[in-house]
Amino acid sequence: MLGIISQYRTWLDLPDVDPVTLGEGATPLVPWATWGETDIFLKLEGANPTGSFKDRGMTVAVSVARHEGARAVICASTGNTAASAAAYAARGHLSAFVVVPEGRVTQQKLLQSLVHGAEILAIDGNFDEALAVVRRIAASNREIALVNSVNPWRLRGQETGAYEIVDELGRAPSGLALPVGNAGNISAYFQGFRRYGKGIPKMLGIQAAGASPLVQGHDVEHPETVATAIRIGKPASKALALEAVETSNGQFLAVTDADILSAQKELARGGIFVEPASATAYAGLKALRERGALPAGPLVGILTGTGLKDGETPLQWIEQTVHHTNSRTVGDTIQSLLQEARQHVAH
Ligand code: AN7
Repeated sequence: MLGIISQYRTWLDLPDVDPVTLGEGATPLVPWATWGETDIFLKLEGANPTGSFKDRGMTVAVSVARHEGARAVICASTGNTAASAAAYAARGHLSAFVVVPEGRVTQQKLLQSLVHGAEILAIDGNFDEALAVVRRIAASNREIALVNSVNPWRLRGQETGAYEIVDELGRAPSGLALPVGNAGNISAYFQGFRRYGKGIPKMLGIQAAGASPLVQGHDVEHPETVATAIRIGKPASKALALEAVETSNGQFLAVTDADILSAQKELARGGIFVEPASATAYAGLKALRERGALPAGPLVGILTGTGLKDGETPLQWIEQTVHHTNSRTVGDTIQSLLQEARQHVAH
Protein backbone atom coordinates (compact mmCIF):
# COMPACT_ATOMS: atom_id res chain seq x y z
CA MET A 1 0.00 0.00 0.00
CA LEU A 2 1.91 3.02 -1.23
CA GLY A 3 0.71 6.37 0.06
CA ILE A 4 -2.32 7.73 1.87
CA ILE A 5 -4.77 7.36 -1.02
CA SER A 6 -4.37 3.60 -1.21
CA GLN A 7 -4.28 3.34 2.60
CA TYR A 8 -7.41 5.40 3.30
CA ARG A 9 -9.26 5.60 -0.02
CA THR A 10 -12.66 4.68 1.42
CA TRP A 11 -12.47 7.61 3.87
CA LEU A 12 -11.58 10.22 1.25
CA ASP A 13 -14.68 10.09 -1.00
CA LEU A 14 -12.49 10.51 -4.06
CA PRO A 15 -13.51 10.42 -7.69
CA ASP A 16 -11.98 7.49 -9.56
CA VAL A 17 -8.46 8.96 -9.69
CA ASP A 18 -5.22 7.26 -10.55
CA PRO A 19 -3.12 8.33 -7.52
CA VAL A 20 -0.13 10.61 -8.02
CA THR A 21 1.89 9.38 -5.06
CA LEU A 22 5.40 9.39 -3.65
CA GLY A 23 4.58 7.14 -0.69
CA GLU A 24 3.52 9.86 1.76
CA GLY A 25 2.05 9.16 5.20
CA ALA A 26 2.70 6.40 7.77
CA THR A 27 4.99 8.81 9.64
CA PRO A 28 6.50 7.93 13.04
CA LEU A 29 4.58 8.69 16.24
CA VAL A 30 7.39 8.90 18.77
CA PRO A 31 6.69 8.48 22.51
CA TRP A 32 8.77 11.50 23.52
CA ALA A 33 8.31 11.99 27.27
CA THR A 34 6.00 11.62 30.23
CA TRP A 35 5.36 14.87 32.07
CA GLY A 36 3.81 13.98 35.41
CA GLU A 37 0.99 11.68 34.34
CA THR A 38 0.87 13.00 30.80
CA ASP A 39 2.30 11.01 27.89
CA ILE A 40 3.63 13.23 25.11
CA PHE A 41 3.86 11.82 21.58
CA LEU A 42 5.41 13.62 18.63
CA LYS A 43 4.42 12.85 15.04
CA LEU A 44 7.30 13.34 12.65
CA GLU A 45 5.73 14.76 9.52
CA GLY A 46 9.17 15.68 8.23
CA ALA A 47 9.41 11.99 7.30
CA ASN A 48 7.11 12.60 4.32
CA PRO A 49 8.69 12.47 0.82
CA THR A 50 9.34 16.22 0.48
CA GLY A 51 9.95 16.72 4.19
CA SER A 52 6.63 18.15 5.35
CA PHE A 53 2.97 17.32 6.07
CA LYS A 54 1.94 19.09 2.87
CA ASP A 55 2.49 15.85 0.92
CA ARG A 56 -0.64 14.28 2.45
CA GLY A 57 -2.81 16.98 0.95
CA MET A 58 -0.80 17.34 -2.23
CA THR A 59 -1.14 13.70 -3.35
CA VAL A 60 -4.92 14.13 -3.23
CA ALA A 61 -5.08 17.64 -4.73
CA VAL A 62 -2.73 16.80 -7.61
CA SER A 63 -4.40 13.44 -8.31
CA VAL A 64 -7.78 15.16 -8.57
CA ALA A 65 -6.38 18.06 -10.63
CA ARG A 66 -4.88 15.63 -13.14
CA HIS A 67 -8.08 13.56 -13.20
CA GLU A 68 -10.05 16.71 -14.03
CA GLY A 69 -7.71 17.58 -16.88
CA ALA A 70 -5.59 20.35 -15.40
CA ARG A 71 -2.30 21.04 -17.18
CA ALA A 72 -0.67 22.95 -14.36
CA VAL A 73 -0.90 23.58 -10.64
CA ILE A 74 -0.36 26.88 -8.86
CA CYS A 75 0.12 27.84 -5.22
CA ALA A 76 1.27 30.64 -2.96
CA SER A 77 3.78 29.45 -0.42
CA THR A 78 6.13 30.14 2.44
CA GLY A 79 8.14 27.23 0.99
CA ASN A 80 6.81 23.82 1.96
CA THR A 81 3.63 23.90 -0.10
CA ALA A 82 5.73 24.98 -3.08
CA ALA A 83 8.21 22.13 -2.61
CA SER A 84 5.41 19.60 -2.30
CA ALA A 85 3.41 21.00 -5.24
CA ALA A 86 6.56 20.97 -7.38
CA ALA A 87 7.34 17.34 -6.55
CA TYR A 88 3.82 15.98 -7.02
CA ALA A 89 3.29 18.00 -10.20
CA ALA A 90 6.53 16.53 -11.54
CA ARG A 91 5.39 13.02 -10.56
CA GLY A 92 2.07 13.60 -12.32
CA HIS A 93 3.64 15.27 -15.40
CA LEU A 94 1.98 18.63 -14.77
CA SER A 95 3.59 22.06 -14.76
CA ALA A 96 3.90 23.94 -11.47
CA PHE A 97 3.89 27.66 -10.72
CA VAL A 98 4.77 28.75 -7.20
CA VAL A 99 4.41 32.31 -5.95
CA VAL A 100 6.54 33.16 -2.93
CA PRO A 101 7.39 36.20 -0.79
CA GLU A 102 10.77 37.42 -2.05
CA GLY A 103 13.61 36.83 0.40
CA ARG A 104 11.44 35.01 2.98
CA VAL A 105 11.69 31.41 1.86
CA THR A 106 14.66 29.25 2.86
CA GLN A 107 17.19 28.36 0.17
CA GLN A 108 16.55 24.64 0.55
CA LYS A 109 12.80 25.00 0.00
CA LEU A 110 13.41 27.09 -3.13
CA LEU A 111 15.94 24.51 -4.27
CA GLN A 112 13.33 21.76 -3.96
CA SER A 113 10.95 23.68 -6.22
CA LEU A 114 13.74 24.27 -8.73
CA VAL A 115 15.02 20.70 -8.91
CA HIS A 116 11.50 19.44 -9.60
CA GLY A 117 11.20 21.89 -12.48
CA ALA A 118 8.67 24.33 -11.06
CA GLU A 119 8.59 27.99 -12.10
CA ILE A 120 9.16 30.24 -9.09
CA LEU A 121 7.62 33.72 -9.09
CA ALA A 122 8.92 35.83 -6.21
CA ILE A 123 6.78 38.83 -5.30
CA ASP A 124 7.48 41.94 -3.32
CA GLY A 125 4.85 41.08 -0.74
CA ASN A 126 4.03 38.52 1.94
CA PHE A 127 2.26 35.15 1.79
CA ASP A 128 -1.18 36.70 2.21
CA GLU A 129 -0.66 38.84 -0.89
CA ALA A 130 0.73 35.87 -2.82
CA LEU A 131 -2.38 33.84 -1.96
CA ALA A 132 -4.67 36.60 -3.19
CA VAL A 133 -2.79 36.65 -6.51
CA VAL A 134 -2.88 32.90 -7.15
CA ARG A 135 -6.58 32.71 -6.25
CA ARG A 136 -7.28 35.29 -8.97
CA ILE A 137 -5.13 33.51 -11.54
CA ALA A 138 -6.62 30.07 -10.88
CA ALA A 139 -10.18 31.45 -10.95
CA SER A 140 -9.69 32.75 -14.50
CA ASN A 141 -7.69 29.81 -15.95
CA ARG A 142 -9.47 26.47 -16.19
CA GLU A 143 -6.31 24.55 -16.94
CA ILE A 144 -4.51 25.78 -13.80
CA ALA A 145 -5.54 24.07 -10.54
CA LEU A 146 -5.08 25.90 -7.23
CA VAL A 147 -3.40 23.57 -4.71
CA ASN A 148 -3.30 25.75 -1.60
CA SER A 149 -5.27 24.47 1.37
CA VAL A 150 -8.31 26.48 0.25
CA ASN A 151 -8.64 23.55 -2.15
CA PRO A 152 -10.82 21.17 -0.10
CA TRP A 153 -8.94 18.11 -1.42
CA ARG A 154 -5.81 19.33 0.36
CA LEU A 155 -7.65 19.22 3.68
CA ARG A 156 -9.15 15.80 2.94
CA GLY A 157 -5.66 14.41 2.35
CA GLN A 158 -4.31 16.01 5.51
CA GLU A 159 -7.12 14.38 7.52
CA THR A 160 -5.15 11.15 7.18
CA GLY A 161 -2.71 12.36 9.85
CA ALA A 162 -5.60 12.13 12.33
CA TYR A 163 -6.59 8.66 11.05
CA GLU A 164 -3.05 7.40 11.58
CA ILE A 165 -2.91 8.68 15.16
CA VAL A 166 -6.22 6.99 16.01
CA ASP A 167 -5.12 3.75 14.32
CA GLU A 168 -1.93 3.76 16.36
CA LEU A 169 -3.25 4.84 19.78
CA GLY A 170 -6.54 2.97 19.42
CA ARG A 171 -8.44 6.21 20.05
CA ALA A 172 -8.05 9.95 19.63
CA PRO A 173 -5.56 11.59 22.04
CA SER A 174 -6.92 14.07 24.62
CA GLY A 175 -5.08 16.99 23.03
CA LEU A 176 -3.36 17.80 19.76
CA ALA A 177 -0.88 20.67 19.45
CA LEU A 178 0.08 21.96 16.05
CA PRO A 179 1.52 25.09 14.48
CA VAL A 180 -1.00 27.35 12.79
CA GLY A 181 -0.21 29.51 9.78
CA ASN A 182 -2.86 29.55 7.09
CA ALA A 183 -4.90 27.31 9.43
CA GLY A 184 -5.46 24.51 6.93
CA ASN A 185 -3.83 21.75 8.93
CA ILE A 186 -5.65 22.37 12.21
CA SER A 187 -8.90 22.37 10.24
CA ALA A 188 -7.95 19.14 8.47
CA TYR A 189 -7.04 17.31 11.69
CA PHE A 190 -10.28 18.40 13.34
CA GLN A 191 -12.32 17.25 10.34
CA GLY A 192 -10.35 14.01 10.30
CA PHE A 193 -10.94 13.16 13.95
CA ARG A 194 -14.60 14.02 13.59
CA ARG A 195 -15.03 11.84 10.52
CA TYR A 196 -13.08 8.89 11.94
CA GLY A 197 -15.43 8.69 14.93
CA LYS A 198 -13.02 7.70 17.71
CA GLY A 199 -13.08 10.95 19.66
CA ILE A 200 -11.90 14.52 19.14
CA PRO A 201 -8.87 15.91 21.00
CA LYS A 202 -8.69 19.42 22.40
CA MET A 203 -7.26 21.28 19.42
CA LEU A 204 -4.30 23.41 20.56
CA GLY A 205 -3.39 25.86 17.80
CA ILE A 206 0.03 27.36 18.38
CA GLN A 207 1.10 30.57 16.62
CA ALA A 208 4.28 32.61 16.60
CA ALA A 209 3.64 35.78 18.63
CA GLY A 210 4.55 38.07 15.71
CA ALA A 211 2.15 36.25 13.38
CA SER A 212 -0.73 35.35 15.67
CA PRO A 213 -4.01 36.63 14.16
CA LEU A 214 -6.03 33.81 15.73
CA VAL A 215 -4.72 34.58 19.21
CA GLN A 216 -5.18 38.33 18.79
CA GLY A 217 -8.59 37.99 17.18
CA HIS A 218 -7.78 40.12 14.15
CA ASP A 219 -5.68 39.93 10.98
CA VAL A 220 -2.03 40.95 11.22
CA GLU A 221 -0.90 43.28 8.43
CA HIS A 222 2.86 42.74 8.78
CA PRO A 223 3.50 39.29 10.25
CA GLU A 224 7.06 38.69 11.45
CA THR A 225 8.69 35.60 12.98
CA VAL A 226 11.78 33.42 12.81
CA ALA A 227 9.37 30.63 11.82
CA THR A 228 9.11 31.78 8.19
CA ALA A 229 6.79 28.89 7.26
CA ILE A 230 4.04 30.37 9.43
CA ARG A 231 4.69 34.06 8.73
CA ILE A 232 1.03 34.50 7.81
CA GLY A 233 -1.29 37.27 8.98
CA LYS A 234 -4.60 36.45 7.29
CA PRO A 235 -5.29 32.74 7.63
CA ALA A 236 -7.54 31.52 4.81
CA SER A 237 -9.11 28.75 6.92
CA LYS A 238 -9.79 31.04 9.88
CA ALA A 239 -13.47 30.09 10.20
CA LEU A 240 -12.78 26.35 10.18
CA ALA A 241 -9.93 26.75 12.67
CA LEU A 242 -12.11 28.76 15.06
CA GLU A 243 -14.76 26.06 14.84
CA ALA A 244 -12.15 23.37 15.54
CA VAL A 245 -10.87 25.10 18.66
CA GLU A 246 -14.31 26.06 19.99
CA THR A 247 -15.99 22.72 19.35
CA SER A 248 -13.11 20.73 20.84
CA ASN A 249 -12.77 22.98 23.86
CA GLY A 250 -9.18 23.71 22.85
CA GLN A 251 -7.33 27.00 22.54
CA PHE A 252 -5.05 29.20 20.48
CA LEU A 253 -1.76 30.12 22.07
CA ALA A 254 1.14 32.39 21.06
CA VAL A 255 4.81 31.60 21.71
CA THR A 256 7.75 33.95 21.21
CA ASP A 257 10.58 33.45 18.74
CA ALA A 258 12.88 32.78 21.72
CA ASP A 259 10.50 30.02 22.90
CA ILE A 260 10.48 28.57 19.39
CA LEU A 261 14.26 28.47 19.13
CA SER A 262 14.67 26.89 22.54
CA ALA A 263 12.05 24.26 21.67
CA GLN A 264 13.91 23.58 18.42
CA LYS A 265 17.14 23.12 20.33
CA GLU A 266 15.57 20.83 22.94
CA LEU A 267 14.09 18.61 20.24
CA ALA A 268 17.38 18.54 18.35
CA ARG A 269 19.26 17.54 21.49
CA GLY A 270 16.75 14.70 21.82
CA GLY A 271 17.42 13.49 18.27
CA ILE A 272 14.63 15.26 16.37
CA PHE A 273 15.54 18.04 13.94
CA VAL A 274 12.57 20.18 12.90
CA GLU A 275 12.19 23.59 11.36
CA PRO A 276 11.16 26.52 13.60
CA ALA A 277 7.49 26.40 12.54
CA SER A 278 7.29 22.80 13.72
CA ALA A 279 9.12 23.55 16.96
CA THR A 280 6.27 25.98 17.63
CA ALA A 281 3.96 23.04 18.41
CA TYR A 282 6.39 21.76 21.02
CA ALA A 283 6.97 25.25 22.42
CA GLY A 284 3.20 25.46 22.93
CA LEU A 285 3.10 22.21 24.89
CA LYS A 286 6.01 23.43 27.03
CA ALA A 287 4.27 26.76 27.69
CA LEU A 288 1.08 25.01 28.80
CA ARG A 289 3.09 22.77 31.09
CA GLU A 290 4.85 25.75 32.67
CA ARG A 291 1.51 27.43 33.34
CA GLY A 292 0.12 24.23 34.87
CA ALA A 293 -2.48 24.30 32.09
CA LEU A 294 -1.58 21.10 30.26
CA PRO A 295 -4.66 18.99 29.50
CA ALA A 296 -4.58 15.39 30.75
CA GLY A 297 -2.89 13.04 28.28
CA PRO A 298 -2.18 11.46 26.01
CA LEU A 299 -1.12 14.50 24.02
CA VAL A 300 0.26 14.59 20.49
CA GLY A 301 2.40 17.33 18.96
CA ILE A 302 2.49 17.50 15.18
CA LEU A 303 6.05 18.27 14.03
CA THR A 304 5.08 19.47 10.58
CA GLY A 305 8.43 19.64 8.79
CA THR A 306 12.08 18.61 8.86
CA GLY A 307 14.86 20.91 10.02
CA LEU A 308 16.95 19.99 6.99
CA LYS A 309 15.12 22.66 5.00
CA ASP A 310 16.33 25.50 7.20
CA GLY A 311 20.07 25.44 7.69
CA GLU A 312 20.32 29.04 8.93
CA THR A 313 18.14 29.28 12.02
CA PRO A 314 20.00 26.78 14.24
CA LEU A 315 23.15 28.88 13.83
CA GLN A 316 21.54 31.10 16.47
CA TRP A 317 21.94 28.43 19.16
CA ILE A 318 24.55 25.89 18.07
CA GLU A 319 27.49 25.97 20.50
CA GLN A 320 29.95 23.48 18.99
CA THR A 321 32.28 24.23 16.12
CA VAL A 322 34.07 21.96 13.68
CA HIS A 323 37.41 20.79 15.08
CA HIS A 324 40.05 21.23 12.41
CA THR A 325 42.40 18.31 12.89
CA ASN A 326 44.13 15.63 10.82
CA SER A 327 44.35 11.86 10.75
CA ARG A 328 47.30 11.82 13.21
CA THR A 329 45.81 14.10 15.84
CA VAL A 330 42.10 13.22 15.62
CA GLY A 331 42.45 10.56 18.35
CA ASP A 332 44.10 13.00 20.75
CA THR A 333 41.46 15.63 20.02
CA ILE A 334 38.71 13.13 20.88
CA GLN A 335 40.50 12.18 24.11
CA SER A 336 40.66 15.79 25.25
CA LEU A 337 37.00 16.38 24.31
CA LEU A 338 35.98 13.31 26.34
CA GLN A 339 38.01 14.70 29.23
CA GLU A 340 36.23 18.04 28.94
CA ALA A 341 32.83 16.28 28.87
CA ARG A 342 33.74 14.33 32.05
CA GLN A 343 34.70 17.55 33.82
CA HIS A 344 31.47 19.15 32.60
CA VAL A 345 29.42 16.31 34.11
CA ALA A 346 31.42 16.48 37.37
CA HIS A 347 30.54 20.16 37.86
C1 AN7 B 1 6.39 23.42 8.54
O1 AN7 B 1 4.11 26.24 2.67
O2 AN7 B 1 1.68 27.89 4.43
O3 AN7 B 1 -1.72 26.29 9.25
O4 AN7 B 1 2.91 27.92 2.06
O5 AN7 B 1 5.30 24.83 6.37
O6 AN7 B 1 -1.97 24.60 7.43
O7 AN7 B 1 -0.84 26.78 6.99
C2 AN7 B 1 3.22 26.34 5.27
C3 AN7 B 1 2.70 26.17 6.49
C4 AN7 B 1 3.13 24.54 9.78
C5 AN7 B 1 1.24 25.83 8.92
N1 AN7 B 1 4.34 23.97 9.68
O8 AN7 B 1 0.21 25.04 8.40
C6 AN7 B 1 3.26 27.09 2.90
C7 AN7 B 1 2.64 27.16 4.23
C8 AN7 B 1 5.07 24.08 8.56
C9 AN7 B 1 4.55 24.77 7.46
C10 AN7 B 1 2.59 25.24 8.72
C11 AN7 B 1 3.29 25.38 7.56
P1 AN7 B 1 -1.16 25.71 7.99
